[in-house]
Parts: sequence; structure tokens; C-alpha cells
Amino acid sequence: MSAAVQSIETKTADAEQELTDGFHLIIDALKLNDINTIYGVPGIPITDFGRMAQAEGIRVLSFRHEQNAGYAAAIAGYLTKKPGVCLTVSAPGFLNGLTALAHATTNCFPMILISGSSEREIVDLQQGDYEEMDQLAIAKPLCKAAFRVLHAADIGIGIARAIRAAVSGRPGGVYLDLPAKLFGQVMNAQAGAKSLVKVIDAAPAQIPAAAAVKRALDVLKSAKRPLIILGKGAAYAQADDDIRALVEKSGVPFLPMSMAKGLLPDTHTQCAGAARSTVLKESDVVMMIGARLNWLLSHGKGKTWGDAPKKFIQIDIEPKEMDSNVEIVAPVVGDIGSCVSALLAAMGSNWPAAPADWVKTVSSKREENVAKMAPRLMNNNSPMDYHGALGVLRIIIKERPDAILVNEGANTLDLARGIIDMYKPRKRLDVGTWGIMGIGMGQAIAAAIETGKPVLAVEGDSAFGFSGMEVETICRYKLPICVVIFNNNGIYRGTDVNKAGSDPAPTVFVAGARYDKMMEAFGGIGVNATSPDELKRAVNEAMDSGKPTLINAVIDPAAGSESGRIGNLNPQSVLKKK
Ligand SMILES: Cc1ncc(C[n+]2csc(CCOP(=O)(O)OP(=O)(O)O)c2C)c(N)n1
Ligand SMILES: [Mg+2]
Repeated sequence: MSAAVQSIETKTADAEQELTDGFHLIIDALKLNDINTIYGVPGIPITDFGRMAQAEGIRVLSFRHEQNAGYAAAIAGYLTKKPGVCLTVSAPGFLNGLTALAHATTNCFPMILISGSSEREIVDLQQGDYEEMDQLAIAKPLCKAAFRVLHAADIGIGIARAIRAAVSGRPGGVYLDLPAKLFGQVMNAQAGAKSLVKVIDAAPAQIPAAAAVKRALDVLKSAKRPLIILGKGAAYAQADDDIRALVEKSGVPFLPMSMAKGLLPDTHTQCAGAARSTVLKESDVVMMIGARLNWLLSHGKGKTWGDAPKKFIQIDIEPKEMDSNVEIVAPVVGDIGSCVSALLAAMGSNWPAAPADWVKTVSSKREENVAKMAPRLMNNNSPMDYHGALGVLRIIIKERPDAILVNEGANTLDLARGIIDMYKPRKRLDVGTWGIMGIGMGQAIAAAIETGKPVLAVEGDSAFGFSGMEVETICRYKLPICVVIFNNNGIYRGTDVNKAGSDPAPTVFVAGARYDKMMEAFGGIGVNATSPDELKRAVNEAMDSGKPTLINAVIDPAAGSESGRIGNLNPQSVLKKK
């Protein structure tokens, strides 16, 4: 090589070293803030970004549909208290991710949806650009905050704002719009490095007022029939030891909401899970910790809550949550960890025992219900009913309390929630506030990635269908996930008939489908299980091996009920009854 050529090459290399660009600044900003995993689907304008992020050591998990990547990011946020990141292409990919963003916001999970977008000048003049859409405007009503970055020098601030918005106060979804042009924008590397922001104390503690804490304890102390309700906000807080200490010091029966199961073991002597209707009806003071009085708790009023007057104490980070449905006599506003530790401290060392007659009433009811259920869980019928199949899964989770249980469906969800006891915090992931179908494979994948623990996904056959293609993703990344499909040939039941024509009824699927074959198509293990014994063997094998497995569990098509436990929410036609 001649000296002249060498000198030109060196000069070019020096010049390049002094430059950075949008691609690298985004990667550096994420890494600086300990965001090391991205869930997404590639395409214009983010394909190269994904490659570069992977090359720079970020784990980039490529899905088959953005909605599933979004659900993965949302639950990653819930499990880690860091925003889960979902990366999509413009318009259609963005829209596919948007359901997950809205779901994250509704469930208070920190998540950032990052979408590439088209040329601003063309989009704003509506001149028909490639995948033209005003994504920022569309995302805004569905998330906590939405930002767009136009200049490479603002990437650091843009990502810092997105992170802070997602995790501070009540967590939720954030949208970050990155136009295609931004990725290739160059700037001086030193100035670029300086423009990055490491977010300090992203979710600052919010300490409750001492007077609010005292008021809450005075109300709790006055109770004759107290109850504590734990919501997934309490599980999110990762204040597990203090929450357990508070519940145990009070001696008060506690009721875990679905994803709060395991915060204290469901087998704990104070757990009122199996006496739910009794405690809701008969309690006189209810302390809610990170739980909301929405439809899942019948809005805190009506038949479910009985006739006796009730006083509500509510612990929540969001002041607007108070009085949302009924009067809250003792609001305690702050982050759950700070509130629970303040309550514990103020309870002192001689907190009175919970009223013994009430504790006895609750535990007797619970024992009665558990005893009633026990024989139903031991049947070995073939085809299986829900109870026989769930009876064996219940034992498997008892023997493997570290495993993560993902659960969706109608009957498959409601019955599994009631039957499968959880023993550790944040081990049960499910459909959340909306009762959304489709979270299954995304949650299972993120749970395996974020925790490294084995995952058991218990899925209705309809529920599974919403994210079923991600079994390829599970096989590709060789994740320790065992999917069990409760195959009853349909939605709620597989027995409906269309009396008016030859099309199948809207709630039924192909009878006798073999979902296990789907897994085999991608090199995973597929099993067809027709009895609880077979199911038990197959699940244990999968959990031991850690190999991607899908078990088609054949359930009696007549076993379920319409809409599982929430059939009462279906509107009724007067005409139908004529
Ligand atoms: C996104 C979304 N679409 C539709 C529904 C309505 N839905 C509720 S449960 C359910 C499926 C229930 O069937 P399956 O998963 O097979 O459970 P099964 O009751 O049969 O055990 C559907 C479609 C929903 N909750 N979410
Ligand atoms: Mg079904």
C-alpha cells in the first residue's frame, strides 16, 4: 500500500471515530440506563438497529407478531421494575404493538414502545409516504406519555424522559417515536456521548403522610371483621418481606388478587382465597394494598359486598385512585414499599390480635371449601375435566414453587386461578385488568428470559390461538417453557351447534385438533395427553428437561361453562327467551 493511500485511510478512520449517529446513540442511551433486552419485530426502518444493538450486547428477541413482543415487554416491566422495551416498524407494526402498550398502561406495567416512523414532512402533508401514519397522535390517548425525537442530539433526553415516565409514580406505557431519518443522523461523537442521560432515581420513593398512616391504623384497629386485599401493585413493589410482616403482625385474613397470589403462600393460615365470598360480604373494614376497586372487585359495592356497612382503607401511589368507586375513609398515598414500612413502624410492638371469632369464621369457611374441592381434583377421567387436569398441575407447582405460571382462557383461567396454589411472589402471570386473551406466549417468553426460571403456560385452546405462532420463537431461543393447552374444542365449550346453517357455531373449533404437532414442526417436543396421569408425566418431563414442550391436553368439550366465572357480564336478549 502506498504511503499516500495509507494516509487517506487513516484520516478517514479518524474522522469516523469522531462521529456517532442515531443508531449508536439510541443503543448507548439504553445501555447506559441498564436496558439490556429488546422485544420486537424487524423491518424498515429498524432492521439494522436491531442488528447493531445485538452486536453491542443488547439481547434482541425477535418475535413473529408485535403484539406478542409487546406483551413480553409489558410483563418484563412488571417483573423487573425497569421499563420493558418493544421495538416495531412504522404504521402496521406500531399498531400491532399498540394493544400491548394500552394493556401495559391499564395494568400499570412500565413499558416503552419504540416505533420507527416515516418522513415527518411527507406524513404531515399526507402525501402518501411508505407506511404513513401520525403515530404520536394515535399513541397519546393510550399511554402515560408519548415523545418524538427529531435530532440525534436529543436522543439522550428522549430516552431519559421515556424511562422516567414509565416507572415513576404509577407505572405505565410510554410511546417513543423515532423517525427513520434520525437513525442515520450523524454528530460529533464526544458531543453525542455528553448528550446521554443516566436517569438518577427513576422512581423516587413517595413517602406517605404520618397522619394518613395513623388514620389508616385507627380504622383498622376499630374493625371487628377486618380484611386485607393484596393487588398486583403490591406484588410489583417487591416489598415482599414487609408486606408479609404487616399481614402477619395484623393477624388479619388476606385475599390475594390474581397476580398477587403467592405474595404470601396461598396455603398461609391467614389466606382467605378459598373463602372469598364470605370475606367480601362479611368484612367491616377492608384495607387494600396495591389493589383497585374496579370490576374485578365489583366496584366495592352491590351484592358481592353484602349489606353491612364497610370502611375502606386504600394504599396506592396514585391519589386519583381514591374514591374512584366508593368513599375511601383512610387513603394512604405513596409507593407501596414506603407505605407498608410506615404502617409497620406505626403499628409498634403491641398491636392487638385480630378478633378471634372472625379469624375462626374465615378459617372454618376456607377449610370447608378446600375439603369440598379436594375429591374433584383427584379424578383420572379421560377425556379430562378441568378439575382432574388442574389437580395434577396444582401438585406440580407445589413441588416446583420457583416455576412461573402463565395462565389465560375463560374456564382454563378461572379454574386454574382457584385451584393452583402459588407459594412465591410474582410467579403467577395472567390476563390482568382487561381479561385480555393473547398474553400467553409473550409473557411465557419474557418470564423465561427475565428470570431464567422454568415456565408453565396453562392455556385455553382459544386463548393460545392468539399468540400460538410464537411457539417457533420459543423453539428458536430454546426456552424452558412448557405450554399446556386445555383443548375443549372451543371458546368456553366445544359443544355449540349452529341451528340455522352449515357453518360451525361461532364458539367452536376443529374437533380433536392436535396442537402438539405445531411444536413438533419447529423441533420442540409435542405430547398428546388424554388423562391426568399422562398430563402429569409429560409436564414433569418437560419441567425437568427444560426443553420447549407443548402438551395438547384433551378436555371434555362439555366440561366448561359460558365465560367461565363471569357469565353474568353477558348482556341478555329478552327476545331470545320468548
Ligand atoms: C383480546 C380478546 N379477545 C376476545 C376475548 C373474549 N374471550 C374471553 S375468554 C375467550 C376464550 C375462552 O376460551 P378458551 O381460551 O378456549 O378457554 P376455555 O373456557 O375453553 O377453557 C375469549 C375469546 C378476550 N377476552 N380478549
Ligand atoms: Mg377452550
